[in-house]
Amino acid sequence: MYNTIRYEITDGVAWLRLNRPDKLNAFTEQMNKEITTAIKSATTDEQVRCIVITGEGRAFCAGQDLASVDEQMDHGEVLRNQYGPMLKAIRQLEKPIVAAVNGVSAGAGFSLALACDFRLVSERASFLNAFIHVGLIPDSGNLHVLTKLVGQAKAAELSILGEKVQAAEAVQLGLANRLIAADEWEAEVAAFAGRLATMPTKAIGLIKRSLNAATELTYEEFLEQEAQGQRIAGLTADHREGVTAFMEKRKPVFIGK
Ligand code: T3D
Repeated sequence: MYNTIRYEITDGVAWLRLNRPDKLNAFTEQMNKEITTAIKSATTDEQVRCIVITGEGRAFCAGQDLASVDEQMDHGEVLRNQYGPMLKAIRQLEKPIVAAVNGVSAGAGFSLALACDFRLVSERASFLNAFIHVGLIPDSGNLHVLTKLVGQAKAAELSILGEKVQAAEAVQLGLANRLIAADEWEAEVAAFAGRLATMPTKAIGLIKRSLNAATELTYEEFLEQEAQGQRIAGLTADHREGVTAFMEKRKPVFIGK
């Protein structure tokens, strides 16, 4: 079904592996579409309670496949029609999504990692706002997230100078959540995703709504948004289970509903 990605579900975790290793997993139109389809499938699939995006081979993703760029290309339309649907599917996903950044993440590949809720980085990972090196501006939602994570000054530096950030610095900057040693990579990513897949999925989705709303609404509007979210969370089986388990002094077993 998929040619440019691999998509597998194991123990509640959907693994989406970008699969053009010879081209450092650079995006093609087909890859954008396949990622969008896979994310939408994970959205509606009740057995999926966490999604991990990672890259096959030595890279995470090198951004747009530059071999497919030509003078006739309307970059605005490419963003609206190819990248926009993919990024919206990720941002609107009410389940946790992790970028397991196994190697270089450049251009729109960096943006893809930024669109996820968590960035786990291997010792081989790096981030590069490569756009400036090909005379473009950061796109695919890049600066919307990057400025919030690292501040305006650092985002300007990374975007205008286009210097590569290595894994350890990415964690220091708040760009990545955790640095994982190469020999523990697979196991640690699986453990992190597995943990998320046993948490109260509905509440995680509602937290994501609040996180997105936090920077967009006034304080008063936010209080109302929060009340609506908490009402929904308060009606879930996982909320009941959490309270019951606490009262019974045992570990809760969440079902994601
Ligand atoms: O219309 C629009 O606006 C669409 C949206 C665009 C958003 C963007 O993403 S623009 C930015 C596009 N990406 C880049 O400019 C990054 C280009 N790549 C690089 O700068 C470097 O490859 C890396 C820093 C990512 C990695 O460097 P290195 O030295 O580890 O690897 P390499 O030797 O440069 O690359 C290995 C192979 O992958 C090589 O192919 P070959 O010679 O072995 O056959 C290279 O050409 C290929 N490759 C790497 N990146 C791309 C690519 N092929 C096509 N497109 C790429 N982006």
